[in-house]
Amino acid sequence: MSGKWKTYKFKCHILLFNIFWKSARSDMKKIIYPIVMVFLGTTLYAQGEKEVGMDNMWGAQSHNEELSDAPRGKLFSDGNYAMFIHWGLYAQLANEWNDTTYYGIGEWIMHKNLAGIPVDEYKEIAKSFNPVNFDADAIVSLAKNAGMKYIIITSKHHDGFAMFHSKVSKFNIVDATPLGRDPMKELAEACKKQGLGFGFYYSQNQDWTAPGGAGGPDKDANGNVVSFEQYFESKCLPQVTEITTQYGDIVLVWFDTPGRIPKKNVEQLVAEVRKNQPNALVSGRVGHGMGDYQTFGDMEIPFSNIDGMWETVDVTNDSWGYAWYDKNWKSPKLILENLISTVARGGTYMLNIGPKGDGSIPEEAAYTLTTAGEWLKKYPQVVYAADPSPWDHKLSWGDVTRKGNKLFLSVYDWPDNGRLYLPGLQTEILHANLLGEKTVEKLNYSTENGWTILDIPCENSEKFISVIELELKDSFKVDPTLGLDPDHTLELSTHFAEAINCNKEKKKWMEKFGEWKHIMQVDQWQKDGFVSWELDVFEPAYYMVRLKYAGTERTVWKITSDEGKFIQNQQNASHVYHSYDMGWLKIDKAGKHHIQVSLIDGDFEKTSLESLEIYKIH
Ligand code: H79
Repeated sequence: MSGKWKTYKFKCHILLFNIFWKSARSDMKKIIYPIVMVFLGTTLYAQGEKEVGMDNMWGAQSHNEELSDAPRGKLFSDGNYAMFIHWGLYAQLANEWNDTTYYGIGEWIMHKNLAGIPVDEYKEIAKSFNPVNFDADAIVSLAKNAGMKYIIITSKHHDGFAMFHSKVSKFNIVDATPLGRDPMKELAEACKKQGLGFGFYYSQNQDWTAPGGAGGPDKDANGNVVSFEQYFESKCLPQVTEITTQYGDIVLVWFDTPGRIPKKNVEQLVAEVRKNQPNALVSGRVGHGMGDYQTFGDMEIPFSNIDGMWETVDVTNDSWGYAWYDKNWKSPKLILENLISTVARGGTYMLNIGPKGDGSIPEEAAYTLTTAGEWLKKYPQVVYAADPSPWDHKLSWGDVTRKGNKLFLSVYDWPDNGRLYLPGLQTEILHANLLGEKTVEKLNYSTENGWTILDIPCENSEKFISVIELELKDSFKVDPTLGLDPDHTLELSTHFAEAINCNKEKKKWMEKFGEWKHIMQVDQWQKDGFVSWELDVFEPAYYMVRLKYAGTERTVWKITSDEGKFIQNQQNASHVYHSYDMGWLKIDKAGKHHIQVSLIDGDFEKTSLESLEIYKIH
């Protein structure tokens, strides 16, 4: 996006906001102000104004291919599903401060873009923080029933409050609250007892209450200026020593938002973890590319398989830390889909819960995790120690994981006409079985035009996701071309397209809960520019083509098949990505085709094409 465009959009938002603000009633303002501020903040990020800043926050990502063989690399290969816990003083506020509710991530409530709570007032909250309902055994049992293999909990978030007994800062749960216990000790012991791994999140750069921490006060209580180095030496490093020496063996230290932390400090942190916990992983967000693995943008599952060790972190609802209003829970089915697709791309999935201020777990979080866990108990082979999909990407109806010569087809979207179409499998099948809890149903299958057609029951055997196991005669051979079957919509991201005389790039923006959204998109169209996808069509037919794009004015698109048929049509455009039906495209022959999209008229610079969706007209 050009600088001029960014400035223009931002000015528009400010202008609209001012007009609205002058006409709003004062009681309304109290409620609406925080929402609008987060929205403006989000818009700024979306427009890229502060992208560099936030990128600096995450720091260079790490990628270490050899690690999978080291003992600490086993964590990801064997147990690729974990529980993340965000719990701190902020849970007590639950995103409400002075009778005002703030809509955003709960652990950020103190920040000036949300409630802007002064340091002294925030510290006072500790006096009434008494999480008597914290039950370490119950949390570990929940993680276990959910099918998770280890737990990572916030030992200190950006607010600087230590949820463990720290000798270097009195601002900790044992010394500053009425609770007077160290819940991290209890959790570490419960994990050990129940056979789960245990590890800590630690925010190493930001500390909003400690003098010298990033985002914190510049001066101490005596008015002396405190440097980051002083903060690092007096609080950060000693606390990392504490969490890596006082809680037995830990599996991972999950550092976050390195920002501008100097390289030598990161070296010290990594050395400290290595010294005290040689088998613990260090997260990719430690900074300066010095972590053991890569963490994708929060809640991001990549389009194609990725080698090496990496993880996706996700949230059971929207906010990491507990927020009283946040009821946007992910269903058990969605959790399973995210988990399976992350494993199918080669990654590890860590899913967050936010306990309440009294230490208890929100009921709905327990429900959705346990229910997903019941499914996992029936089909553990689909996920644990499973290898990624030979297809390299999601399929139209679900995803595939693998162990040896066995493929597990997880069908998210079960067709009701008795046939499931699998494109591109070139190895002979020995057995095809529909798996059930205690039963296995043998399936008939046939091949046609390089596709495997499985005869399946019309009704889904399983409430959430049915699993078909294919045992192959030999190691798999697969043509990964994107397959268009007669029963499902195929969504073709521009990630999979070749872009000629136009600009293909990743766009990212930050949503109100602080999560990055990433898409691939194409803009800056030249007159002869086009994008082109290769796809394998099972059946000649009429197909509806939809385009998803954002733009500034009406657009005229041309969609052409390599058989010479085309659609040319005008549609509107809006500044948010939206799907528009473009028309029917006739495909005369089954098999491989190229479909091209070009912009005929409209804003050639800024019209941004995200994807093409195509489905058969019945
Ligand atoms: O611990 C979780 C988040 O608190 C942390 N990483 C995950 C694992 C994180 N640190 N920084 N961010 C996420 C980016 C957050 C940015 C935002 Fe905001 C906070 C967007 C909305 C609230 C500040 C305030 C920027 C816009 C409004």
